[in-house]
Amino acid sequence: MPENKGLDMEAFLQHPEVRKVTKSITPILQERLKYIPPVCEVFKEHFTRIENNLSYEFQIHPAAKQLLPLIIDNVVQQIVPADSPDEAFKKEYVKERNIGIVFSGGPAPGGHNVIAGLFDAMKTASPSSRLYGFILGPDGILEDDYMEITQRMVDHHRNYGSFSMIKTGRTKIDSKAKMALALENCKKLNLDALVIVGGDDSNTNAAFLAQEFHKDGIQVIGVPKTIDGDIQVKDKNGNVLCAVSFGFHSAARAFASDISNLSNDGNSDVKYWHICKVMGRVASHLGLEVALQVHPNIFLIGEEMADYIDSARIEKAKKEGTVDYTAYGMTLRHVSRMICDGIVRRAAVGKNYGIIVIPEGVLEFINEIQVFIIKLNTIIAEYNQTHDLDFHSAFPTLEDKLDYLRRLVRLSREDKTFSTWNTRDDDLFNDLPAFFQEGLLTERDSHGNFQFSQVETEKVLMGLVQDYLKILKNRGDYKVGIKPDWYRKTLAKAGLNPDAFGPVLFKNYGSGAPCLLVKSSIVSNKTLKQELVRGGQIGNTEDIPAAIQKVYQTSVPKFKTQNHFYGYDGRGSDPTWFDCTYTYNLGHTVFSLIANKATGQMAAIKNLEKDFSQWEPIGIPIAPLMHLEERKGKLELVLERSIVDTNSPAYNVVKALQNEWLSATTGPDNYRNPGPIRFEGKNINVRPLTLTLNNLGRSKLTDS
Ligand code: FBP
Repeated sequence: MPENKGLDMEAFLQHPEVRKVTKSITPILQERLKYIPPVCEVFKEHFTRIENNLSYEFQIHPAAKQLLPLIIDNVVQQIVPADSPDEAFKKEYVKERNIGIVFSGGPAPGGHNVIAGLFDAMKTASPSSRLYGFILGPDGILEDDYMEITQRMVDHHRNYGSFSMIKTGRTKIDSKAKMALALENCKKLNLDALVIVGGDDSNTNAAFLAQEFHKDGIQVIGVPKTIDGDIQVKDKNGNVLCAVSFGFHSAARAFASDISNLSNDGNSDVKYWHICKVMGRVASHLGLEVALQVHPNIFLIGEEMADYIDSARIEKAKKEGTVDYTAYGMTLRHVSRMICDGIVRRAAVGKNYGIIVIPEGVLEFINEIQVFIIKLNTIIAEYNQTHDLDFHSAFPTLEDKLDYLRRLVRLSREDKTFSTWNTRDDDLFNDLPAFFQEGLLTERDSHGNFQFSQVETEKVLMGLVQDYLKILKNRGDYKVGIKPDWYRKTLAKAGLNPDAFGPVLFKNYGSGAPCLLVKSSIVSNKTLKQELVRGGQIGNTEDIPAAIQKVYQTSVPKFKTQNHFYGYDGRGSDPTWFDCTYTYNLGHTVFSLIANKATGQMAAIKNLEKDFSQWEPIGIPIAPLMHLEERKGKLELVLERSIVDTNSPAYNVVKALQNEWLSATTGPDNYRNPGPIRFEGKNINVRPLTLTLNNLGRSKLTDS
């Protein structure tokens, strides 16, 4: 009988208690919407000005000098109080302005607070100023699609995750025609300034737009956004100007919260290895932060693989009088062996379960894969430049694409000057599983970047791991360790003498080891029986006793995995207190830079790695940070992305604790549970652990 028989649903839905539990705005969200993050001391002033700080120097690329002449001489600007400003300054500061803002690239928690900070600062200076949000990213600028951001809209999005207010997109304003159209539309709106909230590519775009809009007096300011954490700015002497982009902390904490829940499940049910791929594109910053947050049993950091040198191979080659180039950098096989080593060590102490964290971009650091990515990038870009139909439309299926590659092989045979794709490349590529070939051939994004999130990195690696574990199992080198007490109890219950069977079954019986390991020679029922007969424990025609069978079966590892991808969920998470405060102050910084006529600068907060009281709002010149990089098959001037520094304290702490976190002992695991992102409560003023450790490491170095 249905429960709601006779229930007047319309009336029921109107009941205050029902309305309370069914409405979309939860009490937690209400708290978030009400909260106004603290601002840096300087923003409590009525007027701020900018002070050039010439102590920071940059290695300027000649191409940047040539292509961005109007903003290349920009310097670091500090936002300071404007003490006793004159009337002209005040008038300029509070003048009515039209400011446009756009989100560019993937969402990152905190974006709405950039808008809120800018809106609040702008309206405080002059209530009649207007803030326009371009819809769906840079497309909104090109298509003249915008909305005026109102107080109500801002109040409905304060401290709230996502970019839902004005949405985002990945279009790049990268041609003369698009630049002209963007300028025309900004002029139509009578904009004084355009604010681009984005990652490295979007800030690159901001620099070019600043150069282009200069003559028309439209200022362009960038804001460092990306969960990947790869916008980190130092000057040429290593002084940190921007420790991390916004959104990184929240995404890492969101991933960590989920992964630590998995470790709770994993070490209760003890049957799965959870393979956790985390976003972050090329750099492993998110992987490193997540590792520090959750203490996984095994983790990979892409950057260390590129630096790897196999000394044994080098020695061997030296003795043979040859050079082994494969000794430099890690191979896929080597990485899979490292993972197997951890799995086998844990199994030996009875732990046939665990957590593995794999950054999504790890393959970029594996030599053989990097070569494929670069070559295929070039092939696709060259094809797109010379044909009307783009590569992916021309070759829709994997077979079509492979066929095209084979045509290139033929070309390389006929024309010796063509070396982009040869027989060796094709043979190696054909050894890869089809899903991985497909992944490597996926469409590049609008900036020409390889889309790591579309590749099943974990499947590639874990496929090799499965294969090697099978070999180890057949060799008898992969066994689940048996607790001696359990062994004794099991045999005693069956009326068997543990001390008689022990030396026959185990290679370390009587050694006092915390776990007993079945002999390598025992890999099947047949070999088990052979050992028992040889050891005189049963006769040739006797069956294996059930208790012995049980002990043996317990020692046979079943490698069961669950794959997880942490990415889009973390990008959409609500911001941590750190990101709420960081972004709200970034919004204020943007306004200060605009009110002080800056352009071609990226708003930033210095000292993020320190206590909030030490945060300093600054403007960082974008042009001097740029260098040449290969994009879409040609060299382009772009903002340099930072990757994990393998000399950094945070990286070295993780490496030093790697063995502890593997927990290949019979003791408890060392998992860490950072808990969910809480908005209120104690310890809200926390920052990324990587920032904390790097800061502590740096100050320790300067102390000693
Ligand atoms: P941004 O660099 O634009 O912030 O985006 C980062 C990111 O989240 C990466 O971590 C991920 O590889 C990629 O975006 C996914 O892109 P898409 O949204 O196109 O799937």
